[in-house]
Amino acid sequence: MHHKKQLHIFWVLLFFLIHPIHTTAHEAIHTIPVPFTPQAPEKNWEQPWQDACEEASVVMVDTLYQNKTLDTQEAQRRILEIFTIKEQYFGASLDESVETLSSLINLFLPWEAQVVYSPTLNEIISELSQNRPVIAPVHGADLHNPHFYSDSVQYHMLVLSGYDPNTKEFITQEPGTQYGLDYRYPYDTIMNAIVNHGQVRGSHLSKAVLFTKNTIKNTGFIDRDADGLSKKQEIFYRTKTYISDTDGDGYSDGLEVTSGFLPTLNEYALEHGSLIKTEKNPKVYLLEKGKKHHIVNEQVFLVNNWKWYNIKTVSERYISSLTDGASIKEQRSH
Ligand SMILES: [Ca+2]
Ligand SMILES: [Ca+2]
Repeated sequence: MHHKKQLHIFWVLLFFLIHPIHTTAHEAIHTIPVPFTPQAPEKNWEQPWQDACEEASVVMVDTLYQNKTLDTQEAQRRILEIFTIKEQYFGASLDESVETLSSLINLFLPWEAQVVYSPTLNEIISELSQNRPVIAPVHGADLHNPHFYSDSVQYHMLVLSGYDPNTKEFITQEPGTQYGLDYRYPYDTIMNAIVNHGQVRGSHLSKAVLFTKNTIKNTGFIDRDADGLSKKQEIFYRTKTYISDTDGDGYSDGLEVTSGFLPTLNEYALEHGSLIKTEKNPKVYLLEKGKKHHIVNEQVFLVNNWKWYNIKTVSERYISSLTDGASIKEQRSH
């Protein structure tokens, strides 16, 4: 046995003598898992999708920072949501400056952005290496992307989501084509194409990008929709930062929270026959003609063919405002 083992070690050593370990300096590729969507999720390149590159770029970074995923429908919904915010607070326009986009992000989204003028390659790489995607406005035609619907695209925007030091390429999420997932562009191509679309239309005098950060440290206090809830509180209560009355019941988000109602559900509009409970109390009730009827146990719940997923969570304030009706103790006749 002993000899066999020595012989084995001999062969292993011989192997390494014959096949020296490769020491070529392959540098690590760095990628950030930014979810991708084309700016036209359903491949319809009519307006507004033709001009949705900046909305798509913002949505992709937002989805990363919110730890969510994007499918066609969700991407479409989110892109339109950014359009809505833009139109409501910044006026209708199809192409936005980086300054406007930065404001939009800082006022309304659960992360932060900063405009960086004349960024260097190293500064951008450093951001990416710390898992912070960079949103880059570019002169579209300078990218020479064969998949673009037009080779004379001026205003364009994309997300830089990684880099490959071996090939000197950026890895990007390129919303301008359905083939934009992990799309590679040489460093030089991107650095040359970056522009500052700027407040002044057509002025390409300087370059500017948006650095991003998954924090609300500097913007969490903002209450742009003036509903009494800060961005930080709106994230907590899952209300919309750009709509003062998220559930549309006539009461502002802030008023509902301070008075103990749910700002995300119009509770007094719940339908006859709704199943309701509060977050902290396991008791489930059936709502009928403005009265709440306690369903006494699981057996009764199941025998009536009710479904757990249909139970709506309501506020303590609302449920205690309801008169008690007779408890439900058995299968009900129809
Ligand atoms: Ca607010
Ligand atoms: Ca409300």
